[in-house]
Amino acid sequence: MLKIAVQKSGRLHDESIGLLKECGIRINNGNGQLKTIAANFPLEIYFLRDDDIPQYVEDGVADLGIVGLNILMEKNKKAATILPLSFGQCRLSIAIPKNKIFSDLKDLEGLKIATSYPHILNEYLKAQKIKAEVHEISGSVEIAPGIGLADAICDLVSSGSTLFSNGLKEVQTILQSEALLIGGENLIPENQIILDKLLLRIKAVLKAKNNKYIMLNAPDHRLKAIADVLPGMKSPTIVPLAEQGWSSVQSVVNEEVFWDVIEKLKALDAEGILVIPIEKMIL
Ligand code: PRT
Ligand code: ZN
Repeated sequence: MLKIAVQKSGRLHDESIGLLKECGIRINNGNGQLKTIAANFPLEIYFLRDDDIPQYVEDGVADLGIVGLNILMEKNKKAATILPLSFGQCRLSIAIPKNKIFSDLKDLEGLKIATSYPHILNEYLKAQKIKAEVHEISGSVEIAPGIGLADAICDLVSSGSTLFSNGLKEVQTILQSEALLIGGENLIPENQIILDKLLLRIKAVLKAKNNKYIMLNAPDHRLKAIADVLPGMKSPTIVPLAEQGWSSVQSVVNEEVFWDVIEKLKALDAEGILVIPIEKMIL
């Protein structure tokens, strides 16, 4: 039985459980329980505070965990990234009161910086050769400058609205973070086999999210050019239509280039373009 630790409640909880469910793993996570066993996969799930997850993984109490890169780096435990999971994106940034001048990192010299990430911040300042005082606080970091506790803060940012509403401006990003699947050392062979199965499923789910299935009709004389725009998994599927001189083309397109591809297809006389979400993608 493989054991995985996920956040009990908070920003990563829903997507962590959602990902496992999309992998076809049935989990009953009601009743505020601390652990549960999946109904149809050899996986035990622990529900913990995200801060505690790297330690559980280092100790081998959990084989795997889902945490942000920010937590993995801050806790600095013996746990390694297995796979980035494409959710929980945010950045760890230094911010100062918006009326203060900032031209480069040297302006942080001698300042008192409040943060819940003292380890990452100290390492960063050391690498940049900046001498500043790091003041650790555990929550509501954004109010520290306003109440005279610090000159600057180093905290997680996503939309930036928390900084804005506290009269702060972001001056330096020190880490880009997202949720990660992490693991410890020395999985027993039986659990390695389960992990390989789980990884196949997670990769199929993530890949499907980044791709769309596309169907369109095109005049036959355009098929070569359209096939060049739509490489697909191997090559596009092309099927003749009942109407002479026309074919249906089907392929898979990556989200990142999606609108570019659509514009090119329109320019190549494609018609009736249908875009369909993909549930799983196994390569
Ligand atoms: O109880 P537990 O310890 O498990 O949870 P927690 O309160 O420590 O963490 P939680 O649930 O707030 O966040 C869990 C993880 O989500 C973090 O470790 C990050 O990896 C990730 N994440 C993504 C974020 C954010 N986005 C985020 N915006 N974590 C926190 N924030 C906070 C930030 O601290 C600040 O207060 O949101 C505010 C800023 O948001 P914006 O949108 O106003 O910029
Ligand atoms: Zn936490």
